[in-house]
Formats: sequence, C-alpha cells, structure tokens
Amino acid sequence: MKPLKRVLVTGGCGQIAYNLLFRIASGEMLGYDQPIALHILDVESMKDILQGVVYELEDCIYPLLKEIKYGSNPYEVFKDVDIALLVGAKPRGPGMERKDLLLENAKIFEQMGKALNKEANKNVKVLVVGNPCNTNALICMKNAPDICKKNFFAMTRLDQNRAKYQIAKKVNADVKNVKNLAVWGNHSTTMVPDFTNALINEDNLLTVIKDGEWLKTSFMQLIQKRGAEIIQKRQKSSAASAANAIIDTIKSLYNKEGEWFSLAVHSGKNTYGIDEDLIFSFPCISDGSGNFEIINDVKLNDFIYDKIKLSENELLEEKNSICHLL
Ligand code: NAX
Repeated sequence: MKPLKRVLVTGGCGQIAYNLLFRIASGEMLGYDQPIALHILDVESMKDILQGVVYELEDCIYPLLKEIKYGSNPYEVFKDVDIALLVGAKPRGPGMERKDLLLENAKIFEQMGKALNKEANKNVKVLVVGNPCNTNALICMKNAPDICKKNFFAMTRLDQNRAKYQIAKKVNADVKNVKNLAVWGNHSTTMVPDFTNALINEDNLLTVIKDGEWLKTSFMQLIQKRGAEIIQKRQKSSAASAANAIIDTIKSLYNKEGEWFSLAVHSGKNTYGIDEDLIFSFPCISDGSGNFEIINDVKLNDFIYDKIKLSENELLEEKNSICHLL
C-alpha cells in the first residue's frame, strides 16, 4: 500500500466541493491504489452542513478513504496536507464591485497562506480555485514564504476544457484529438485561448479551420464569457465542470501525460516577457510527480500576444489593489 496522501478541500459545503469530494474519495483523482485522508474546511456558520457532508462521505464506504478531518480552524485542518485545493471564497454580493470582491477574498487567502506555511507539508501543492483565483493564489504564495513558489497554482483548466470542446465541435473531431490548446493569462474575461498553436489530429488548427474571423471573435468571446453564460442559464455558477477541471489539473500534474495543459503558475523568469511576479496561466508540462515546467518559446503572433499583454495588465492592476497584503 502506498503512503497516505492528505488532500485538503476548502469551501467544503459549497457546490463545487459537493461535486469534488466524492470523486477524490473514490480514487478518481490520485489513482485507485492511493489511500487518502480528506481534510475539509468551511466557515463556522456552516458547521452542521459540513457535518452532513462528512456523514455522506462515511456512508459511501470508500475503501481508499482512511480518514476525514474537518472543521473551521485552518490551523487545525491544514495539518500535514500534501495537496491543498482552495475552493472556498466569498461570492460577489449584490452591488459589490470587483475591487471589493478582491479585497474580501484577499483577507481569506492571506489567512490560508499563513496557515499552510505553518501547518502543511512543506512540499504541499496548492491549487487555488476561489475567485479571483490568480490574485488569490499570489496572496496565498506571498504569505507562505517557507513553501516553494513553484507549488502555487490557480485554475485555468476549465477554460481550456471549454475551448477544446468548442473546437472539437466546430470540426466534428474527437476532443482527445484537439491538443496544445492553451489558455494564457488571468482567469477572467481577458483570458486568451491561443488557437494559433493548437493541433487537430496533429495538424495545426489554422490549416483545418480557415474561418479566422470566427476564431478571433465568436470562439474567443464564447470561452471568455462561458462562465457568465452558465450563471445566466443555471442561476448558479459552474460546479460539476469546475470539479472535473480540478481533477483534470491534479491528474495532469501527477501523471506523465506528455501533453500541454493550462495552469496559472508563478511567472518567474519566463521567455514571454511577462512580469516575473504574477500567477499567470501558461502552457505547462509535468514530470508526473507533481512538478511542472512552463513550455518555452511557443510562437505567438501579434494578435495573440497583444491580448496576452492585456491580461497581464489586468493582473498587474489586481496586484496593485492588494499590494498591502503581499
Ligand atoms: P459556493 O458559494 O457554493 O461555496 C463556497 C463555500 O466556501 C461556502 O460553503 C462558503 O461557506 C465557503 N467559504 C467562504 N469563506 C471561506 C473561508 N474563509 N474558509 C473556508 N470556506 C469558506 O461556491 P462554489 O460554487 O463552490 O465556488 C467556489 C469558488 O470557485 C468561487 O469563488 C467561484 O467563483 C470559483 N470558481 C472558479 C472557477 C475557476 O475556473 N477557477 C470556476 C468555477 C467557480 O466559478
């Protein structure tokens, strides 16, 4: 039997968590030979609901689920975690500006960073999902100085999955045969799904889809606004597809798939001229053990590069508005 892996999910009473926890516990995320301890955090006022979720997990009698630790104190719940999925965040309330949302969540992710720094396994991998996820991940990273910067991520995989689906649908291809379709930048409406480097059945997408206008306008806007469209239709934000994208992200990090995947990571010294201290989405590749590299030297045409710079600017503005917490 492999040693136990401790997986933390925050926002344990939310709708993403309800679509996520059971799939993790079943073994789908880390493999069917990997024993798991689940650590689940939510705020004190959700105590009863959290207890109910835990009862349900118990009643599933998952053979791999060896332990459940839960509560509202991050310093207790984060003890020794190996993978931290930070889903819990404050939603945008009525009349709330984006800036207010940033500030409200900044406080949460400052606390998450401090608690991870003190209590988590020093090699913990931290995936931030709660929005605005790139800036939240940056705050978390800055408040956890003992954990390597390369271990902090924000999720852009749902955007990549959405983009792949739309391309596959357009040309009636199998989604598996759409590759190298990376999303760059911020997880917001400025995100850039780079269709120019994508492959369909190993051919460059631009040789298969000749309708450049569709790619530059309808396709890009559809991906950038898909989240809002789902809220409009469902009256709730994406939950099952978001949980699915979390699982895809962790699988890509822990399996040697040999394929590009989109992940917002610490930009560091990158070959694209992006500010060195942001959490920015790039095409990445993993070594199969939780570590990744940014794919270097992808050729970006002026249209895509200009859009990437706009997304970078947005992230710099977000960073500026919370700089007192860094
Ligand atoms: P819900 O509102 O259903 O659940 C959020 C949960 O977080 C609640 O139970 C709440 O009590 C808890 N929470 C709030 N503050 C907390 C804290 N300080 N510590 C622990 N728990 C806390 O939201 P849900 O639909 O699950 O979405 C969660 C987050 O994911 C939101 O910020 C949402 O915007 C974001 N998303 C990010 C996506 C991405 O691709 N990065 C896509 C899906 C989703 O929109």
